[in-house]
Amino acid sequence: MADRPGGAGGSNKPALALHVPEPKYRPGDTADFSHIAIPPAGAQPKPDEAVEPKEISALAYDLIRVLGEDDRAHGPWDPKLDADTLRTMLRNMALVRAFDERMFRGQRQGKTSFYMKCTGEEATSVAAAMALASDDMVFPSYRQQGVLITRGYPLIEMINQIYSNKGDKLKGRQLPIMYSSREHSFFSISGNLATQNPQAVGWAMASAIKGDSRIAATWVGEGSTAEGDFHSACLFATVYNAPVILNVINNQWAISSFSGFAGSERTTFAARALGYGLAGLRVDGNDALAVYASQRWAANRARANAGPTLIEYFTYRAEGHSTSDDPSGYRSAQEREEWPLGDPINRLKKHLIALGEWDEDRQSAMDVECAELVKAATKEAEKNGILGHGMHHPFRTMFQDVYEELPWHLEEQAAQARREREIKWPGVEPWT
Ligand SMILES: Cc1ncc(C[n+]2csc(CCOP(=O)(O)OP(=O)(O)O)c2C)c(N)n1
Ligand SMILES: [Mg+2]
Repeated sequence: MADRPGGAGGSNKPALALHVPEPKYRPGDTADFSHIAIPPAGAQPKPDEAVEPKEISALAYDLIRVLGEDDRAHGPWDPKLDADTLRTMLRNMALVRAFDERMFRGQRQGKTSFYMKCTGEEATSVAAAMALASDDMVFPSYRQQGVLITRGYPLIEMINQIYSNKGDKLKGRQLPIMYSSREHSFFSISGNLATQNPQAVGWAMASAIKGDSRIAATWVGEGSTAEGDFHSACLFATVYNAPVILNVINNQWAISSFSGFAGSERTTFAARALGYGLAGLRVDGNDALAVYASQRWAANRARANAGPTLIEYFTYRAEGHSTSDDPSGYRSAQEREEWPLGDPINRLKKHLIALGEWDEDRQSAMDVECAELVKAATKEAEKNGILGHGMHHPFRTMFQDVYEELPWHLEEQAAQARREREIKWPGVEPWT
């Protein structure tokens, strides 16, 4: 037994041990983010879009920032947007927040079964969508309602889907908030985490094979980067130089699991790019200008056949994971207040004010206008029904649209469903 390793057998070698990640703060703890390195805005170099990934490996560990403590835009990543564009960006973000507020309340009132907010992360979808062409194909996760709103998808269609009512274009077949719109180049959201990553890369490859000019962009949560699909997507993207942008939204939480379980204690999410030979950027996700500039950089790079890019947007999930979650059970309530990168809407607002292009009164008026817009769309959607009020798509539609001809086993299931409904609700047309 002389070569037997390990301490437990009596040898003096140390016993092997695992490290199990543990978040720094739990409920009741005082949160302190002073260990997070936040470089000054404007200090990060902006390389040429055709750069070799290994030349910019430092940017995968840095934090690209534009908006400084003085509310001014700094450095080479400043996208130099005009005031009208900045105001549009601010309004899109405010509209997303107003929408989230109302839909969250709607769930609490029983109008829908489920909702997910993106509070604090609005810039990562709104500013990114504004940096893309409106017909670039997007493969989002479930927290990118900002992309759809930025692309002008009607709020009423979103609410119909959330209510699964008779106006729901997806006929109640998807979980609320899992939208889909071909007209808006918005791929159907899937609840199976990270599946959108290989789909985006595959779509981008097909776009290139066809000689098209449209690129693809996809978003995934930092927790979901632990999925194999994310890694397959990175490999295919780099091998074939696919015209794609892989956005990782590091909001630091995956429901109740902190980002350490996805690897954040060891390295940054942007640094995952390096092992694949992808360009990797790590960006302040609460800085709408940095989000816009980095997304535009990656889009230009993809469009020029210069290669795919992985971008980590460092942000913070300010609220619960979904309406089914209660974060006070697993994290310090103080985290949100202490989070050092602030709120994306507030930061852009203060920037516009510093430029002399905005003021608090206009902000308040805009907030009221957004809330009214959402309220009106909600009232309109409610005419098509809300959860449990019977105004949904006819029952039989459950068996339609997948097969041109229903296979025998589904015919049998449909007949059985019909019989059971006849027994349960005698006298009611069973297929309604
Ligand atoms: C393949 C798969 N595994 C697990 C789940 C359950 N699940 C839904 S959301 C979620 C957390 C995802 O966290 P993250 O990727 O960080 O995204 P975030 O919610 O923070 O935006 C989990 C584990 C799922 N939907 N699909
Ligand atoms: Mg997350």
